[in-house]
Amino acid sequence: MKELWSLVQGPGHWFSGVVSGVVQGPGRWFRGLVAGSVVWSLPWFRDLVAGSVVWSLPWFRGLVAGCRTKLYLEKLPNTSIIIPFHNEGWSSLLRTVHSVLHRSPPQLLAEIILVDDFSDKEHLKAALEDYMVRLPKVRIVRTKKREGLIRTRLLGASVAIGGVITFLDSHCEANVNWLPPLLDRIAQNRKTIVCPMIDVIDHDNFGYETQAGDAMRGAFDWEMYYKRIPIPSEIQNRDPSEPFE
Ligand SMILES: [Mn+2]
Repeated sequence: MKELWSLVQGPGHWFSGVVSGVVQGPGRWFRGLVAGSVVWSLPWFRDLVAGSVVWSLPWFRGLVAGCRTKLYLEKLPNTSIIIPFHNEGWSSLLRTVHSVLHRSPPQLLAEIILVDDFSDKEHLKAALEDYMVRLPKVRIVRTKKREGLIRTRLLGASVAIGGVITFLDSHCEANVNWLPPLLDRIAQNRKTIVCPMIDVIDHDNFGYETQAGDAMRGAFDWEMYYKRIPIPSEIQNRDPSEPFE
């Protein structure tokens, strides 16, 4: 048994002030200037800003009592990270890949598979190949026609070599110690499907917030719309660092 969080917990906290200062500042300024969020809502402009800030979010979860001292199984399965995308922004995609590389214990990361669902943006062609070829654990797989999210994910799963399959969106940032807690539950019971706490990066101003309502259950209503519902009090855990069903 050993603790892993302490290996990687440093920079997140330090940079959080810089990120929110740099990003939230200009956001408000531009909104005032153009009377609305017209400029800010242009994808290239957002991409420009996303590409210009430090890639490191604060670690809210470290403030939850118990998270810093949790122990995980020493022997965990490794995982293939499958990241489907369609016309994703350059910096958002790189942010996802680099944060996974940076914040996953190397022995637990079998590979990262980028699965391109028939993008037509120029930066996702040769430029992406040239960039990713330098990262030994990353490979790119492409669909032959537009397939949609689920078939794109399945294509990635069909070529994965890791013991566990992890699906990520192509515009996220893996936070401190994100992986061991997920793999730990699967190591204890291989039939487990796990989902982390997913906090929110604001798509207008890159502000970082916890999920609304914080810990909630994912559920589908009768029209199969996904929603988040509160955890019933009878199964609520006293320890907020413990997983819940
Ligand atoms: Mn998404």
